[in-house]
Parts: sequence; C-alpha cells; structure tokens
Amino acid sequence: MSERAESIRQEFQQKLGEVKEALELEKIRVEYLGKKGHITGLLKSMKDFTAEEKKNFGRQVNLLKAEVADAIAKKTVELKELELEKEINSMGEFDVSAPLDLSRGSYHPITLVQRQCENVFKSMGFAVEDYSEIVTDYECFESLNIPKHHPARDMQDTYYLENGQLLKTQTSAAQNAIYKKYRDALVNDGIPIKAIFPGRCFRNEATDACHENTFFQMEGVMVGEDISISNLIFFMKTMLSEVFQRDIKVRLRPGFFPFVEPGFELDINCLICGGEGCPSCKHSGWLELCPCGMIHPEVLKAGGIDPEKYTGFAFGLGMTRLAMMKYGIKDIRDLNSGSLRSLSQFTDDK
Ligand code: FA5
Repeated sequence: MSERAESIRQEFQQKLGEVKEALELEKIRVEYLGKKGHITGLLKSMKDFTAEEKKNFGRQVNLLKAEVADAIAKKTVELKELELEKEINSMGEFDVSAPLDLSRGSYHPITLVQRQCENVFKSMGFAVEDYSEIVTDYECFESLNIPKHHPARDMQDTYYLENGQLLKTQTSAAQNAIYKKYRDALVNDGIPIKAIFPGRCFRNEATDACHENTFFQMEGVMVGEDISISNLIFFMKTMLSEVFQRDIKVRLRPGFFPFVEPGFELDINCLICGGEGCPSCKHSGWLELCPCGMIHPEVLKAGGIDPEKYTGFAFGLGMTRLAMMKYGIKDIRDLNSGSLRSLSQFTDDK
C-alpha cells in the first residue's frame, strides 16, 4: 500500500478507536468516505498515473475504502448496542407486580354509567349484587312465570349450552336467587328487600344501531309491606336525574312482561336527536330504556315470599342504552367495537 494510503488508514483507525457517539462517527465517515473525503481524494490523485499504476493503486484504494466502510458499519452497531444498554440501565428495575398506570387508559362508558347508577342506588339503601352469566332455564324463565312454550320466550332467543344451561337474556334471571337470599331478613326482621344487580345479557338477534347481541342491563327490586307504583316511579326519577344531572322527558306506558302485573315501559326522549327521530331511536323520538312493574304474585311465591303479605316492584334498566344517551353514542355497536379511538374519549369521568 502506498505511504499516503497507509497513513490515512492508520489515522482512520486511531480516530475510530476514540469515537464515543453516533454523531462523531458520522463526521469521520464524511471525512474519509465523503465526496471531498481522504479516500475519494486518493482516487482523484490517480489522474496522472499510468494505466498499470492506476490498476494497482486503484485496487489498494478500493480495498482501503471497503475496510473503512466495514469498520464504520461495525462501529455503528456497537454504538447502538451501547446506547441501548445505557437506556436499559437508566430504567432501573422492572416490577411486573407494579400497578398499571391508568392515566394511559380509560374506563368503558358502560362501566362509568354502571358505577353512577350503583352509587345512586347505594345512597338509597340498595345492595349491589353480582350474578352468573350462565343460568338455568328455571332462573331465566320458569321462576319468572314464563313456562316452557310461553310466547314471551320468542322475544328472547339465546345461546344454549349442551347441558341445557343458557346465557342469560335478562338480569331478571337473578330475581329468584335474590328473593331467596333476603327473604329471611324480610320475614323475620321486617327488612325490605332492596337490591340492584347489573349484568351482561345475551340474545340471539339481528343487530342494528340500538340492538346488540351482547348488552348490559341493571335489574332492581324492592319488596316489602305496602310497596307501590309510587315507590317505583320515585326511584326511577331519582336515578335518571342523578345520572343525567338534568331534567329528562320520560313517558310511562303499559307493557307486558309475565313477571310483573301491572307492567310498564319507561321510555326517555331520545337525547341523540332531541325527539325528532333518528336511527338510534328507530325514528320514534323515544327510546325504550327501563321496563318495570309490580312483581307478579307467582314470582314472589317462587322466591318463597308470601304475595298476600308483601308486594314489590322490579325494573330492568337497559344500561347500554343509558350509556348511549348519556354520552351521545349514536350506534350501540361502537360500544363492543374495542375501538380505542372511540372509547378513550371517556377518560375524564374516571
Ligand atoms: C327485559 O329484559 C325485562 N327483563 C325487563 C324487566 C325487568 C321488566 C323487571 C319488568 C320488570 P326487555 O327485553 O324490554 O325487558 O329489555 C329491557 C331493556 O334492555 C330494554 O328496554 C333495552 O333498553 C335493553 N335491551 C333489550 N334488548 C336489547 C338489545 N338487543 N340491545 C341493547 N339493549 C337491549
């Protein structure tokens, strides 16, 4: 190798050995391999050489060029690894059991609405109960005065397990168990049964802007002596005004459910369109939100409660629809979409 090329090589190796960061390395690359760099300079210096000299010298310079480029590439990898190691060391230890940083996520709108409803009812002395999503035919239908082949079952087709159990179509499926749990306190100590039980429900039905095959309801019951429709209306109104924090137009109309008598449909004025009519309310201006009624004597009897002595009301709030109204969500399907872009808007209410 020519003296000039050899001295460039040694000088390069020395400088490369001293490099500590990527920026310095880039400067060296330009200094040696750039258009005006030392190695390019060597190639340019060949212009007055003979053909033979050009061939020899050119080969040496090209080897040097490859050596320099290779050394720079290796140094680049080395520096990146060092950088990564530095970053890892600066992070400290990683604790897998540390609580999640929730400021990065958000609660689902249904969770928010469920908590609001629970707080309202808890403040009025209701117990909050949890119940299974897989139930028996007795719990979901028979105990609710819906015997086999009753036409009311047509409205609530669902998903059946091989053992005959089913995914519950309504939170009413927990009523029987709740009566049995609290009846002794009612009968022996005169403590009225006051419970709400939110839960996920499933129905085998076509979906549209206001129907999903998986949705949430919140059931509520109150049983005691002299419980009347006035009590029912009071609790419904209180809950709605607390959740919406403003006056909401509601209407009560007769509704048929085999487990209540009399039964009502409580509708609220659609808050998406202000009552004008839109896909969210099936263009009626009203949204079925909370069917309710006075508990049927047969249902109380099935729960071990004497209907001659005790009366009660029950309601089945459509919590998914309540979340839609509260947060102005036009299509119910957005709630099960898992779309973080849509759902993360509700962080503030945490
Ligand atoms: C029932 O499920 C009764 N168990 C409610 C009840 C309880 C009546 C206690 C009387 C006493 P319904 O099928 O109408 O009733 O459903 C109740 C509410 O759940 C509806 O008003 C609606 O808000 C909601 N809902 C029903 N089906 C769907 C669905 N496919 N998608 C979203 N929400 C639904």
